[in-house]
Amino acid sequence: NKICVIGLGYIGLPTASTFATSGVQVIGVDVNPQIVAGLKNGHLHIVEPGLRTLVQAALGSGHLTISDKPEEADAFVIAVPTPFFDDKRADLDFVRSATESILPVLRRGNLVVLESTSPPLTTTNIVAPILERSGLKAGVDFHLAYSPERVLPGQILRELIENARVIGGVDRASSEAGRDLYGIFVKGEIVLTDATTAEMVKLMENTYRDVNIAIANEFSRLADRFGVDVWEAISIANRHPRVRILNPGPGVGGHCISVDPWFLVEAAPDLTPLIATARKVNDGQPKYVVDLVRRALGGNLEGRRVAALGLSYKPDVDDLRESPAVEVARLLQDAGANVTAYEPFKTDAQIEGLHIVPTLAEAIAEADALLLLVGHTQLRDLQPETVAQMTPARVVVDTVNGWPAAAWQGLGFRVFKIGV
Ligand code: SAJ
Repeated sequence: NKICVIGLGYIGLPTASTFATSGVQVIGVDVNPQIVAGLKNGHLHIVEPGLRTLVQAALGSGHLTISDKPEEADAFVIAVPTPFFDDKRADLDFVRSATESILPVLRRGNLVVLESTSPPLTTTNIVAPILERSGLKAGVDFHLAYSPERVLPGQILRELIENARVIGGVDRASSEAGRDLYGIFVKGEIVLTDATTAEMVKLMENTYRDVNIAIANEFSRLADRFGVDVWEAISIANRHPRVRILNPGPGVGGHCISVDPWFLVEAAPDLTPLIATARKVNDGQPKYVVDLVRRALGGNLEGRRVAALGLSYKPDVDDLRESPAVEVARLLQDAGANVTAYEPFKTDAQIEGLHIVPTLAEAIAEADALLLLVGHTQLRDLQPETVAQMTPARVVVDTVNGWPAAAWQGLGFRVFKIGV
């Protein structure tokens, strides 16, 4: 059994390594020469708890080799990104080119699995026709399936193995071939369905979450207007046995939840007013945060010094993609504020137009306001007494309900939270 995993990012690299440490021969392929060269020398380009050890074990065992192009194998797993264009349409160029790269080595009896999040019908209408240029037919001469990754960044290694796995074949035999493949390491339930259902499942899960976060964000604005503490209101509402409101925050980021709902909107704009509106509500949250900071600083941001604490898209990860925190920092800057940003998980981060410093001390040394943008454990755990001595700021703006307001107030800070 030999598997070729195409795309060595947040999903492909853990997947390739997990197959390898399960004893399967794996070729990990990436088109980025820096990633290939780095991995060959044991350098990882992404941070995920436990991943370094896993990749090193996989490489050390001799079961994982890294290459810049696919080789003949029994199964091919495509795990490349599906970004979107400025107009929110899915960019399937990586899916197409990864699929094309398999063409020269595709053989009768092979299994090809697409894992990349994709609009409905991508497997049957885009991937299958490309592969059939080989002269082989999907579902007849080779197996083809869609199996979405559903792992949570920060817990990828555990969820990869423990989560239920959906496998949607273009025919029954393809689904079963997929089950045999993922059965190598998946301990969760393996559910078989067809390819388009599996594509929909993935998009529905992330859209469900996006819409639910949007309502929490809308509640935060309502609470703000009516003088209610949204955090208290949510915690009380959630004692109802059938209510489970999510947390408001500075917005929804990452490469999944803030992107995937658009794939449904693009595929059927006439049917998706709710989904599109939820996206807009969440995308509007950074502006709400900027307005809050402006209020906190007395109505004018011009020249005011704001320490933006946390830049990643969610707590305890280093991923800055589609991060609402970055968006807030940018908008503040555009509004004339003087932003100094600090991201503990990526102290060397560089973002055009943003002043990012490598330490908390530098970030807050000359601040007028401390703006908590991400609930990283190490930021939540900061002692107000210690921080108060490191900064002239006496204003705190907390967008994630991460800090105990009373403790800060006791030290002379004025505390502003979203939804309060
Ligand atoms: N967020 C809130 N309030 C909440 C929960 C999250 O504002 O109550 C924000 C986060 O701060 C972040 C964004 O939403 O900016 C998304 O974070 P997340 O932790 O909800 O999800 P992701 O994007 O890290 O991972 C999601 C997961 N999907 C679901 O939970 C349905 C994961 O299982 C998927 O594998 C992943 O998307 C993916 O790759 O699609």
